[in-house]
Amino acid sequence: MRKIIFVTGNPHKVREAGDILSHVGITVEQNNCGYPELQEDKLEDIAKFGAKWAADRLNNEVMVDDSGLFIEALGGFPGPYSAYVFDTIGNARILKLMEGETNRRAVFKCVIGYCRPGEEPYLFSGDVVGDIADEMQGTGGFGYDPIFEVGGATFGEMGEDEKNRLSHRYRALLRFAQWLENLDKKT
Ligand code: ITT
Repeated sequence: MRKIIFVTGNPHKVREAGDILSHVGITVEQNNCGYPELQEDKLEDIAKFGAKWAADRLNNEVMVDDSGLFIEALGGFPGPYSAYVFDTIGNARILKLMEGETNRRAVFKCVIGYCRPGEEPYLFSGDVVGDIADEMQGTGGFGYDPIFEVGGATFGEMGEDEKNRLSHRYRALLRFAQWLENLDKKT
């Protein structure tokens, strides 16, 4: 089993990543050293900076995860500002902004940043297209899960297993795991 330090303050992400990566022989250990989150327009830039900062700070290989919900009718809002928007206005007010809106299309995106000390970071992204629900549904998951719907059910209504088989995080982590596997074969 390979163990990777996952730098994040969000225990739900650790749980999901641990579950997803356990199938490919990787365990994750949370470190909450709190890398500075740049207010950038791109998740990639935030993950890149965070991964490098944390790898150098901890002097260890690390991964970080920057995720965002991009709502088409709102011009991609809240996107890279998803954490701030969730903490300030939250799901109920987002649904209010979407009232009467027929275009419910949204994309959840996850960017995994991986870095070794003194090296440049690598990025792996995954996204899933869905819809903003008319109302909050389901008690599972976290964050935007009760309002993000894929195939008729919100992430909040799905069991963990189902979400972890199709989520943005699953897709990004799969790319990361495949890359690691190829790397191990070469060395
Ligand atoms: P770290 O930066 O410490 O990893 P965070 O929760 O601040 O944790 P993000 O900036 O990546 O992480 O998250 C943006 C927001 O999106 C935040 O409010 C999360 O709760 C939420 N979020 C991230 N992944 C999610 C998922 O799979 N389902 C629902 N909400 C999610």
